[in-house]
Amino acid sequence: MNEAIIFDVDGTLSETEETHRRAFNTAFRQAGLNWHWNQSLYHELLAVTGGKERIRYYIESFGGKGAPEDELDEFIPALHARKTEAYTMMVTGGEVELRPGIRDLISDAQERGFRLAIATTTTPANVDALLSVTLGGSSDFEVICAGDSVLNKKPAPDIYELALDKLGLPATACVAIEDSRNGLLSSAAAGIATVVTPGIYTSEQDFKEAALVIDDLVAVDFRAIYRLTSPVR
Ligand code: XBP
Ligand code: MG
Repeated sequence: MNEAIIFDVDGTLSETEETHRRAFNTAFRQAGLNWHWNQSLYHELLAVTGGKERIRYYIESFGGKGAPEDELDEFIPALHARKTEAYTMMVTGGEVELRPGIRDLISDAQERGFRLAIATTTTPANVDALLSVTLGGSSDFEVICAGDSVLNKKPAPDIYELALDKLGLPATACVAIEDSRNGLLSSAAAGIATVVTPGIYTSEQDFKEAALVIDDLVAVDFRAIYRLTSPVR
């Protein structure tokens, strides 16, 4: 079998955004900043993918009192590194788990010979922590494309194009699993048929470009997903 399923991470493999949000707030406190991202503000900030980009968007949109205006290029990555440290500790501490149905989909797809990959905006250390806590490591995934491995993050297609390149497959041989409009736009722009499983922060978004929208992965016949890939001729 030379077809693949490419998984997004945050909101898809696992409902992680509440843990991300708390990790951002922990980093802000540790840095002595009086910033606090509550759920409604975070919902708005999630329009921007990538934690460093999200922090910059927050500073530009809401003032970011306490950030050194002329040293943001150093300040933001350092603050984001603190956030990643806090997030990976929370994940390693068992705060997140796979979304219902994901483990069964991974096993069933592997039994049918599908190759598995990851295309995510999140930081590689976050992926490692999640996969080691939930799946005992990353060996289920032949290709993992994450974070700053591409310049243009989702909704740009770059991360999915990188995954296709590393898999050595055409888009038609793959199906993407996503949770957000940003992710769907990214995979669709790479020409990949996409299944959306909406999450807590994305359920109201528009998924008209999706090949399939599945609210509950547990109740679905996975063959509806597999039928979206075509064998490489
Ligand atoms: C979701 C994102 C990430 C996370 C935060 O990634 O946009 O930025 O919100 O992680 P995806 P970082 O849905 O593509 O998995 O702070 O490490 O970016
Ligand atoms: Mg996502």
